[in-house]
Amino acid sequence: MRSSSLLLLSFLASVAAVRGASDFRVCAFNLHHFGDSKTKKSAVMHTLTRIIARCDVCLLQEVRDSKATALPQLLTGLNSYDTEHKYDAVASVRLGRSESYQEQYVFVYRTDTVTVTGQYQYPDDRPGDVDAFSREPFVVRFKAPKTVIKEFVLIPQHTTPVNTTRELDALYDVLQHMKKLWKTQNVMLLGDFNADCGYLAKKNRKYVRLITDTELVWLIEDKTDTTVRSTTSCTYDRIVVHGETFVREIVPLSAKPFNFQTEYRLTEEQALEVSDHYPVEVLLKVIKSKVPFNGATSLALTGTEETTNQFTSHSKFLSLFVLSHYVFQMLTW
Ligand SMILES: *[C@@H]1O[C@H](CO)[C@@H](O)[C@H](O)[C@H]1NC(C)=O
Ligand SMILES: [Ca+2]
Repeated sequence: MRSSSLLLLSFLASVAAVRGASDFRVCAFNLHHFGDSKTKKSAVMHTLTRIIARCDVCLLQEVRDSKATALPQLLTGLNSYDTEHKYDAVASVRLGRSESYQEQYVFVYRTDTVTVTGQYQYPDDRPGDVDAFSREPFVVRFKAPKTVIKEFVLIPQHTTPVNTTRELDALYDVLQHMKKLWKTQNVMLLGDFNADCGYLAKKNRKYVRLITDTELVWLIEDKTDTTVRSTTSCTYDRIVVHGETFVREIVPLSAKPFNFQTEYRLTEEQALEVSDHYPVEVLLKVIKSKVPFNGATSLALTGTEETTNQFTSHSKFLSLFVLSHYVFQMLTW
């Protein structure tokens, strides 16, 4: 009986693994003053870990880790919580106009699905527009073999509320700069843009090239609430994609905030201890995964990416059905 339970467990684990294998998730999360004091709250750290472990790549903002201890603790926590994957991170230097208030951009990523192929700290010295940013973008290029797009560039930004319009417009210059420097079209801009409510007036939007350029698609719709507080509803956190190719390789309608308060049944107070923002996330299309026990079906796969995925999940379902049949036989044997 004991070995049968083990078998059942491993069967359930394989179901979970097969399901998870079809996603590639990119997230952006403003952690609200993440540093030493937050790491001392174990419930908060547990929730953060669960949230970040959903993502293949997760941009963290408002990392204020002056003692440089919080990020290593977060990574250790992630690696012991989710042993299916290994997590690592690349971080910017501490950024900000004043000595007393600095933040880092951090990209946490799964080393088994993603590799970092480039990083670049934007110098913010553009002639005529020197020092446009308070927290200059720390741009990272990722290679992700299981995605259809294969390689892409992420430009992070946590804008300063009082200068949101200017910084968002200047992000357009960063985009042009990176496209030229790294000879790529496949760029995503993401983060807490403060792009709503009092910080980005409707009348000013026409001056923001990141909004007016038709080559850019804003995936998180206006009127989406990315704030935890029940008294606020603002679309501060955004994911913006550049170029036809990248737009095509995004899973349609997958961009959304992740409401961890309802998902993990927290009170508003408990959720606010974690952050005052929800993470935002989007799925990238993945190439067909290997089909266990069913070579014939995989040989027949010559259709488009979408059809392929449907076929793959269909045959996955079939093989799981066969597997569960065996498990059932062994349990009753
Ligand atoms: C807003 O931008 C101006 C001009 O670059 C700068 O001098 C000022 O310090 C910025 N405000 C904040 C709070 O960073
Ligand atoms: Ca600057």
